[in-house]
Amino acid sequence: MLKNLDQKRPIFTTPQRKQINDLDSLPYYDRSLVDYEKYHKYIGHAGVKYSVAVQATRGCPYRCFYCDVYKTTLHHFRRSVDNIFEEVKLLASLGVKRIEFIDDIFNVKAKDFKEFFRLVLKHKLKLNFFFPSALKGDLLDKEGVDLMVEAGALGVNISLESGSDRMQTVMRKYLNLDKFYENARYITEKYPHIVLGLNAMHGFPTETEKEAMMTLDFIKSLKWIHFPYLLTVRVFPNTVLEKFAREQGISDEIIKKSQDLSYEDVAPSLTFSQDFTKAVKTIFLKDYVLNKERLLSVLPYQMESFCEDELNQKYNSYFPTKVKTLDDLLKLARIKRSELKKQKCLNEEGLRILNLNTKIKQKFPVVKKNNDALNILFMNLSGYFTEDTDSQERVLMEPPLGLISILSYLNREYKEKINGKIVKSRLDFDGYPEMVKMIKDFEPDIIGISVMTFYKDFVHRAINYIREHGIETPIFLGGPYPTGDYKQVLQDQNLDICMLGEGELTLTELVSYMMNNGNKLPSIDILKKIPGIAFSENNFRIQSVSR
Ligand code: B12
Ligand code: SF4
Repeated sequence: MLKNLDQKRPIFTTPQRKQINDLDSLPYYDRSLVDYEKYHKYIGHAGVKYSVAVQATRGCPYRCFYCDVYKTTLHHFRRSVDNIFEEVKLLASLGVKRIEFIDDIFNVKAKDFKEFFRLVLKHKLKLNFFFPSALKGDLLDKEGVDLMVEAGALGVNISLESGSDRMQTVMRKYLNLDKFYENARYITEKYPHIVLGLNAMHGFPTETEKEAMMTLDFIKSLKWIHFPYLLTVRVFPNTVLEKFAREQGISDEIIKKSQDLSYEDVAPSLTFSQDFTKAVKTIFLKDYVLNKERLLSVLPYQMESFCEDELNQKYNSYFPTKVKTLDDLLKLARIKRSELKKQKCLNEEGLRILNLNTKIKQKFPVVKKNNDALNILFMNLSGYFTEDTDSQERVLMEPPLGLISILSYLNREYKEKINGKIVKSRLDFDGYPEMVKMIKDFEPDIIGISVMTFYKDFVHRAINYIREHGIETPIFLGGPYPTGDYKQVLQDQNLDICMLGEGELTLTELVSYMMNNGNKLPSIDILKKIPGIAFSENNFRIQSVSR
């Protein structure tokens, strides 16, 4: 859907902006900026409802060759344990019972990891914790695991990716597989109620069939993982993996295909024959996932901790095409409910947070805005419209923390001078006409869009629709997609500026220039002074202000 792809428009990139290193200096995320009660009808990133996401760290010290997190946040910085704890305590005071940490690796520093849980225990907070992005399995130890479980950890993911030491080196993950195994086994045996998820990948360039089977055997040796994932390797643009795949002779066509698929799609792998991939996935599914002994063991624990609607949504997202509900899963595995140690799931009433939005508004009071405040509409387009879903996309509804962070920051800096609104596709507007109506009603001076690479075609389609409906508001694109691929993104003449990496400081600076220019874009000369952005000098909306 990129317009004028072959024109190769010249792109101007300003110097990289320095990453924010003092994370304690950022304001707490203003939770009143989104409607949490609306989000809580769905499961979020942690696969549960009624949870609230917290970010304790930014960036990852590791450099796995398939991952592009380092492009947004090159360095790994952490908030102080006290700062994280105070935010968690504040959320607990609102009635929140489930906290999910969205950090790439929450346990990079074992001392902080343990210190946090000690504080939770000391203050007797009754919370459950989830680590959906995965803890680093070989950095855990028994003391850390015991502490996190005692403090309320319930959903723990760990990432294996491959059970082969050679592949660990090739992909630069360098997991200590023995230590990883020891910890995973400790959790499964001592704490079977912990909903352990394990991520593994299939089809790395140069991976041999023997190595793929090693990964499968590694998973099979753990009794039992609640949510094992064996996903097909995907290549993000401009990653080390992309270069490596090309060097190994993998065609651009296959690489491109992998980019457009969700991890869960049964995609042809980069490396193996379709027959081999199918055989591996079938063994994984039959021998492990649908293994009756496993399901009879893990399901009662899951039913004890989650309500039926959560498990329905969770299993629907785990098997996007085949299974809509827990009962469908039981049918598929030929299990009768009566065979389970527990027949009923947790009662949802106990999970609901009463009057959450009202309580949030009391803690985060809304500031009245000036009539001439700069209107900024933030749209998170990481989620297809119902009518647009064209893959086995998992429907997870997570408030866009990146946009919440930016608007919390702008509000602190500009107070009544800035009027921001955050909306998410599918949740706040579920179709193109509704999107255009919402934009026209809000009359923004800027539209700021956040998007992941997976949704790139969708975002270009949406922006094209916006322009076709006569909206000429400047559009800024931020998040992993433009950060990783801005040269390609800017071939689309419909959008104006890519904001690279963290957005708080860059947008605050750009907005200050706009406020001094009657809420209009500043001139090209000024834009060129703002670190962390890219744009095309041929862009007519940018040119028109410089004339
Ligand atoms: C929470 C999360 C999700 C949530 C949704 C998040 C949302 N609301 O959009 C859910 C669970 C739905 C999700 C889904 C997926 N995710 Co995800 N997810 C994350 C996670 C863990 C945290 C995101 C976050 O809140 N970060 C914290 C905030 C503060 O950072 P941020 O979002 O990057 O925002 C900052 C900057 O990017 C920038 N910025 C962002 N937007 C904008 C906009 C403007 C205008 C400006 C100026 C700046 C700006 O400023 C922000 C503040 O500094 C990240 C990992 C990570 N480290 O970020 C992965 C991550 C974003 N996900 C990723 C992926 C691949 C996926 C999936 C595609 C995986 C899959 N299953 O196939 C799926 C989507 C498809 C699907 N539904 O199946 C990748 C994206 C890589 C890429 N190049 O796109 C990441 C980076 C993980 C990784 N290690 O690879 N994800
Ligand atoms: S995959 Fe995870 S551990 Fe590896 S670099 Fe990315 S965030 Fe870090």
